[in-house]
Amino acid sequence: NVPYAPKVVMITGATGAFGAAFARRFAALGAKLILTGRDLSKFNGLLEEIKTPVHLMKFDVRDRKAVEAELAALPAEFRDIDLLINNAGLALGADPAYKADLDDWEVMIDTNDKALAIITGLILPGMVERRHGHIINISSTAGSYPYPGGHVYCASKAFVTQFSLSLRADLIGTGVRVTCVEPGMVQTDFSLVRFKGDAERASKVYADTVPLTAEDVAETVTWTATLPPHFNVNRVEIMPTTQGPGALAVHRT
Ligand code: 8X3
Repeated sequence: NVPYAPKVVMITGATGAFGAAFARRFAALGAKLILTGRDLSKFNGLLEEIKTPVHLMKFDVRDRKAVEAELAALPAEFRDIDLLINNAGLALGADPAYKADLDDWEVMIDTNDKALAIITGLILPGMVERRHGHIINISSTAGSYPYPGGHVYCASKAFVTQFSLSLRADLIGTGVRVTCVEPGMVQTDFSLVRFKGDAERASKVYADTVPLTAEDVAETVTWTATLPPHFNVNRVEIMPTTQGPGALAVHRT
């Protein structure tokens, strides 16, 4: 019972908690799903839950050739993607910039920015041609509020936000919507990935507070995606009630 429901939804990085939450929501609205992931065994029972047609794509979003080949081979019933959720992304490391692993920097930029832009660029022309579509980019509060140890992660998310807004500038009059969703603290495997499997350090991020859940993010994404076609949410920033911006830091001698 929504004003509008997308019919073919592509979700990148769909094997994580956000992807699963988005997939459940859009399947419940009757959408066919294209789900991408590096390791499809990580779907962990999600696929059995989904009753609408699903097309899987196995690739690392950074592998442009693999992405292009999979998109070129899309079965006809999945070709007219009307919602792309650029969800694949990650943080690696939280040490100060001068101690960071430069391989981590490359992976974050290549995944969060380069791959997101390329996938958008591959799918956008079809949407413009059909004069219909919606791109939802998963950015972060990190794109607006820098923090110690955030360096390239924060910068990579600022790219996502600015790219989203810039796309809007090109897409007015085309019927294609663009939304940037910027969550703050959400309890998922995000920190476990960031801290490379250090479960104790990861759990401290969410200790003694009430973070958002992947479901909360899915609620926001679904809201923006089911508004009537004349209505575009440019960006939406969400945080748990327990989180807020901090003061600027001062070094004192
Ligand atoms: C996730 C939010 O604050 O850990 O993007 O960067 S934060």
